[in-house]
Amino acid sequence: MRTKKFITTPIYYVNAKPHIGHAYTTIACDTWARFERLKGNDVFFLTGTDEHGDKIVKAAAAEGKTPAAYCDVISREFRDAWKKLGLTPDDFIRTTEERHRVVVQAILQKIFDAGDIYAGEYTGNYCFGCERYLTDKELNEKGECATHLKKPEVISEKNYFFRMQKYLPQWKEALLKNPSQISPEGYFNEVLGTIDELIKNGEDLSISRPKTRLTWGIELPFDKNYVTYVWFDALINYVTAIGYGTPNFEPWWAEAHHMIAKDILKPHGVYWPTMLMAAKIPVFKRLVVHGYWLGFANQKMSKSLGNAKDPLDLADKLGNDALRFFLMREMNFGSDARFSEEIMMNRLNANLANDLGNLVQRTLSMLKKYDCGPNPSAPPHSSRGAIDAALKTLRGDYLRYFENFEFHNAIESVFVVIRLLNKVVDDFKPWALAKENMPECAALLNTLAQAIAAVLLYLRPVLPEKSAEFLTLLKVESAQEFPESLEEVTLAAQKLETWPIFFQRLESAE
Ligand code: ME8
Repeated sequence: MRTKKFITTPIYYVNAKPHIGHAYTTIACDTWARFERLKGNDVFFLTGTDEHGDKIVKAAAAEGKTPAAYCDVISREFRDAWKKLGLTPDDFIRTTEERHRVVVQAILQKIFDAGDIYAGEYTGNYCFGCERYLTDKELNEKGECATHLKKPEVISEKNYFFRMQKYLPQWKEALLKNPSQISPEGYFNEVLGTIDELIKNGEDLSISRPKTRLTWGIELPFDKNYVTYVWFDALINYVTAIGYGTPNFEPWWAEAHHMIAKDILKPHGVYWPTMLMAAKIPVFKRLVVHGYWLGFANQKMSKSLGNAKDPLDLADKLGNDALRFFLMREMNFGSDARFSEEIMMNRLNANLANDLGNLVQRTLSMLKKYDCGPNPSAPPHSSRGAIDAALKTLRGDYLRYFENFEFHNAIESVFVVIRLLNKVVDDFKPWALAKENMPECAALLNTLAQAIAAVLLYLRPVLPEKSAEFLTLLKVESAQEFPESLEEVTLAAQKLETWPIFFQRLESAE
């Protein structure tokens, strides 16, 4: 059955250009969106930029630009980066757009009218990196923000508060009934812990900033001396983009899936659902959370620590597909992963140059050399039974892993079949058969070519450019998007001329 999937990335701050961490989440959502589209579902894939707040003002000032001019430049860099990486979001939202201001003000007014926003005084430890007040537990032993390694500033001011406390018990109850709403499981537990801690300290959420301190934001509809707190503004992007208040909204919102890294679990796992409850909008369907890419000294890669890689440089060097493959295969979704040139080179050489690249290269070369295909009327080879059994298992595993956001396992399940195919080549030795038994050699090579087509069909979400190139070369038709037997896969008869190398082995810089 055809269903809808609304898939979102966080909207990224424009205080610096995109790095590997941003690329990872956006590529993961793109991979997932392609998978859903291949399954025949309707997808709306959203990304964008988060442009208000203190830290953007500071970043603009450091470059001698107005916030608006500065945001235009960096937001454009994000948009262009995704295009260069071959990503295909359906929309790119900017929180400085008029369509967003209207929705933020409408939601604020609705919650204010319902009596869930009130004026109050607050003193707390504010981290400008996180753009929120931190609790003592969120500080390290030096009293710094554990994420940004900077001392928070003590800020005391009159602000408007959202009665988050009123909705926390309700949210906790709903979550306990539906634990898969936040996954992997560790993050579900973390959110429950955060809810309990917030209930214990009894604090509500400050949702405004006085214009005396900050003007770069969306004005509160009920007090023109204040702008909206950047997180309250930013989270609403997810409903703005699909037309909150129009008939388009509900069908997409019912299938809302947010992907984030664990740094922003609290705003998404606690602020956002309680805001939605207060605004009488159903809570998102699912929140999926991944870990960090760690750079030098195993620290989170980030712009503030200055240890992050530029995804565009890497894509220039490796190609879009190889970068994408490395990121999606290397990180166990949910856990942290280490990034280094060496780890990347080992992964790409092992999987793309050796396992898959060799299989493609030697099979196609022999088909050409022995002039025996692709030929759809070649009889099946005796290895076919084992290959079909492996494809049947693959289909079940692959679909299940994707449903659980285990991208790394979904990819690995395809490589189980690729390794089997390499073993078939080694065991049956087509180069020897070519001398002794040409009909069997032709049967074997055609069966292998079909099997290569089958695995490329599975690799489309993660290697979109390479798989399209070779599926076109082989003139492949398949009865199913993810075939479970070779019977479903046909290759048109042709004589292969030339083809590009599948993946060029990487050599160490030393
Ligand atoms: O938090 N490893 O924006 P942001 C993995 N504007 N992912 C990483 C990463 C790393 N080392 N570094 C960044 C904000 N990311 C807010 C979001 S949403 C309504 C507002 C990715 O620019 C990851 O997706 O700091 C993380 O959650 C996000 O970038 C934070 O981006």
